[in-house]
Amino acid sequence: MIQNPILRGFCPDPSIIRVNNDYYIATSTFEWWPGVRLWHSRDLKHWEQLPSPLRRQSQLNMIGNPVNGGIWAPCLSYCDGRFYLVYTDVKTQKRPYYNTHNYLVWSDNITGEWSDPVYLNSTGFDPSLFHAKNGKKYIINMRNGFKGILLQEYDPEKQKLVGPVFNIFPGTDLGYTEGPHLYEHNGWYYLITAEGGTSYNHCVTVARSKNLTGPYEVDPANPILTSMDTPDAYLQRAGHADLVETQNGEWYMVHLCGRPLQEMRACILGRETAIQKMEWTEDGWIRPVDGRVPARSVAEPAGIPDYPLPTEPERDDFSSVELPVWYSTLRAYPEGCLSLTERPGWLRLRGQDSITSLHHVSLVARRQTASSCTVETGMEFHADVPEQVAGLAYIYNNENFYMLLQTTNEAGKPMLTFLKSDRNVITETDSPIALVTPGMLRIRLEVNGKDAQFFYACGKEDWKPAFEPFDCSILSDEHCPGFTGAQFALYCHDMTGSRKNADFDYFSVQQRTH
Ligand code: 6LW
Repeated sequence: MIQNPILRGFCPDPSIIRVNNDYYIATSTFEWWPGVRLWHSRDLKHWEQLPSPLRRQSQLNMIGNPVNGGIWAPCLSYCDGRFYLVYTDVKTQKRPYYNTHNYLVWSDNITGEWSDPVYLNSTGFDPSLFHAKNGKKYIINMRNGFKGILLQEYDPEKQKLVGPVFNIFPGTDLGYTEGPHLYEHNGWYYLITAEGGTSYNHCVTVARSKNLTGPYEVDPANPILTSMDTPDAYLQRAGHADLVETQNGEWYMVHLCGRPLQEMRACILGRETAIQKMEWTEDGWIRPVDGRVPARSVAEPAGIPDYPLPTEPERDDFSSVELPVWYSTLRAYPEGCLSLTERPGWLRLRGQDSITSLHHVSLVARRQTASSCTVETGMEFHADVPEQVAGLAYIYNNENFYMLLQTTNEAGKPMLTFLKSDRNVITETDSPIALVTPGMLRIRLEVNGKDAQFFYACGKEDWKPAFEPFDCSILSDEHCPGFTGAQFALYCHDMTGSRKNADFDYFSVQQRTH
C-alpha cells in the first residue's frame, strides 16, 4: 500500500505528469528559494527530490516579495519531448487587483537547465497549460476575486497568449474556485478545480463539457474529494488536485492535504501531498475508489514494481561542495554569503540582513516533515558586538519564528539569547545565558507536537536546557496565517556590514514519523 502523505511537510499544490515509466510532481515554494520543488518516482510510492527548475535570478527575482508571496501552484506538463512549467510569482495579494504574475518556462531535460520565463498574464493565480489533442495549447487560470476560470490560447511560436479570453467555468456554490486543470478523455473535456478555500472546507470539484469553452456540467456527486464533513479524518484540507494515468491504464489523483495536531487545528507541517486511486464510472465520471474522504493508505498501481529512491538524510556533515536539493533559502541564494568550500566539511554563513528583512538573509532551512523531531547542529562563531548573531531557527516565515542565538554582551562576553516572533511581534529573553567554555557550541531542539525546547552544550559539556519550553503551534498555517510550513534553519546576521562568518559542522534533523 502507498502511505499518505507521499510528500511530507510543506509540499502543497501538487501537479503530476507521467513520461513513459517516470512520474514527476511539482509543488509550491512561495518565498523560499529555489523556486518550485520537483519530485520523481517510478512507483508513485517512493519519491526523490530533484533540482528545482527556477534556480537563476533571471527566472525568478523574489527580492522584496512579501511573506506567503512568491511561487504559488506550479503546473508541470509534457508534450512532444518537452517539459513545460507554468507558475505564479505573487508580488501582492491585495484585493481587488492583486499582483499575481504568471510565467512559462520549458526544458528538454527536467533535471537540466530550464528556459528564462515567458510572461503570460496577471489576471489570476494557478495557471495550467493544457495541450489539446488538436495540437493547440491553452492557458487556464483562476480569475482574481474568485470570478471563475479563464482560458486563452497560447502560441508557442509567438511565445504569448493570443485570441479571445473565455470564462469557461463560474464554479459551484462551494466557492473559492481555483487550481484548474483540463484533460481530454473519451470525447469529453474534464475540468478539475479546487473549491471551498484551502482550509477545512477544501475540496475537489469535477466538471465536463463537449466544448473546450463550455458550458461545463458539474459531477452530480460533487465534490469528489473532501474532508469537510469528517473532522476526524487523518487527512484534512483535501483539495487542489491533479490526475495522472499510469502506463497500465490506471488513474491516480494527487492532492494537497493537512495533518493538524491532535489537540488543535494547527498544521505545523503546512500542507502536504497525498495520492488517491481513481476509477471511471459507467456514466463517465472519475472518482476515488476509496470514496470522498481521502484515504490514508492507497492501493499501489498494478504491474509496477517497488522502486525505492534516495531520500533526504537525517544528518548532513556538509561533505558536498554544493547545497543539496533539500535545503531552501529565503527569497534568493545568499550569493557570497554561503560557502561549502571555504572551510571543507563545514557550511559557512556570512551575516547579512536580519531575519525580518525581505531582501538578503543568510539562512538555510530544512522542512519539518513529522510532528516529533530532534534537531541538532554544531557551530563555531565569535561575535565582536551584539549586532552579530548566529544559531538555530525554528521558523515558519520572517514574522513567525523561534531562534536560539549566540552573540556577545556589551562587555564582549559570549552569550546565548532566545527570540520569539509571533505575527511580527518580537520578544527576546531578558536573561541571556553566559557561555563560559569557548569552542564549538552544540544546539539541540526537541519538538513533540505543540511543545518544543532548545538545549545547548559548549565543547564537551553535557546538554543543558536553553530557556523554557515553548508552544510551537504558532508556527502553523492556521496561526500565522500562511501557506508554507515549519522549517529548521541555520542562521546568521551581521549589522556591522563586515559579514561575520558562522561555521556549521553538521546539521541533523531526525524526523519521527507519525
Ligand atoms: C494556491 C491555491 C490554493 O495557489 O492555495 O489550496 C494557493 N489552493 O490553489 C496557495 O497554495
